[in-house]
Amino acid sequence: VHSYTKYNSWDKIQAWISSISSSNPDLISRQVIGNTYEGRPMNVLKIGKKSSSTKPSIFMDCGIHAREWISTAFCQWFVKEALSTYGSDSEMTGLLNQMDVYVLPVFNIDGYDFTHNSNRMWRKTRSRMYSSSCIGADPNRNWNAGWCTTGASSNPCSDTFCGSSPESEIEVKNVADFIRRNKSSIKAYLTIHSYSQLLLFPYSYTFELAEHHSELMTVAEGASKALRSLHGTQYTSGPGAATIYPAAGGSDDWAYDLGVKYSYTFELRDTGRYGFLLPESQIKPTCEETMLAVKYITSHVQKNL
Ligand code: 0X9
Ligand code: ZN
Ligand code: ZN
Repeated sequence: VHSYTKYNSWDKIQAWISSISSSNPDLISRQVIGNTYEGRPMNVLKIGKKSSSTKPSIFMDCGIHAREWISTAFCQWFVKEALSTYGSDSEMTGLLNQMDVYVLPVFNIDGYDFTHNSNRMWRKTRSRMYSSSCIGADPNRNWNAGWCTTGASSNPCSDTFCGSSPESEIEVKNVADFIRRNKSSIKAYLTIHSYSQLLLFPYSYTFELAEHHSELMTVAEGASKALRSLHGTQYTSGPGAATIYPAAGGSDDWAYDLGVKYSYTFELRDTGRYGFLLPESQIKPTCEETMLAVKYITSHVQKNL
């Protein structure tokens, strides 16, 4: 059975997507944006008060990297919190009245399923190529943003393989198409990873500062401070290249260069004690504190519409 404080399998998440959308028709609608390499449907949940006109929106994905289970747990937690606090929490109510939040609960479903059934430390997609017996590409090196120029590998056996071309991975193509299609409404792009406790923003493919560097930094520091206020968890903010490492082909840089100014990558708990194997006992505190950072960012976005 599905639980917000456990790491749910894909089958459980899929059933949860169906039931939560059908039980909340006034706040959630869902759409399939395409299938994964292995044929699983990629559902995007649109959360917000229904409106006759197109609302400005925020796009958030979890589980780009298969083994980062706390990330996938966060998207589920966010949906639950949005539904249960709409109408009582003024910030959430204001957000969902004025904006829609698109949530992709699991980006790399094939990889996520593989981490549950075969190899817990799998990171990449599960696509095959004629030219290699190695499987998968890194879905955060496959975007058309300085593609494969730095911090990525052209070796299909590497964990950071950039793929045979930008958007060669169908999951990346599906999401990129969705964001391009909804480009005029999408004001922020949030992508949830683990681990390291970082709040990153463009660029990662270059050390050059983004045009909106100072605003992005100010918002990131405010969000980190809000996060820390709950359980004292310390986050570091900054542009990806200088804060974690230079790495091209990431979704955050791609979204930013497309024109989505508020583009952030979260690296959730911890700093390495458990790493990707974060115990289930930390799901609740991690998601609670992360909600504060996400809400800080969404408030800033709303104020600047
Ligand atoms: O390397 C990544 O893709 C992310 N770190 S992780 O440990 N979750 O793999 C960081 C992504 C930062 N942004 C870009 N490199 N564009
Ligand atoms: Zn990751
Ligand atoms: Zn708590």
